Amino acid sequence: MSLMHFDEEQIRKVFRAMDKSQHGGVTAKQLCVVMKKMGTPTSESEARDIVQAADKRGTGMITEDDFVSFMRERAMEFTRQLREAFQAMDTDKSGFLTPSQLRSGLAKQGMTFSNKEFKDMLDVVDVDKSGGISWEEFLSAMQ
Ligand SMILES: [Ca+2]
Repeated sequence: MSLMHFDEEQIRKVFRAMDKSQHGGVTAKQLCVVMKKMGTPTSESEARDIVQAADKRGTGMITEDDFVSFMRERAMEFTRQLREAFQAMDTDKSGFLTPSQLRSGLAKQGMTFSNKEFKDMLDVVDVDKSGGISWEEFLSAMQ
């Protein structure tokens, strides 16, 4: 069971492909390309902030290991936020979201659906067709 969207091998592969000069680091500009390939597009100024935060040697580049820990933290933070959202929606603390809990929870986040849209979405999210949404189902739907 994967509790976070974090594939270290994939991250290292993409990073190495970008670090062609094998200097062990990429610049903010290259990082933008890496992030895009990882499915998490980042603006250049955000990439500069990431590099700056991780760049302990003052080279203006981010190393592979620094990048992996950055992505790991980001994935963990994302999972933590989802967990909080799930718990807030699970008002009776059953560990499952009923369709109405899910619907009103999403509405609070500003996501509203027509009856048909909601039913279609529920069909996809409720993988085991139990009629309730477990944390695992919720998590995989959000990734
Ligand atoms: Ca279910």
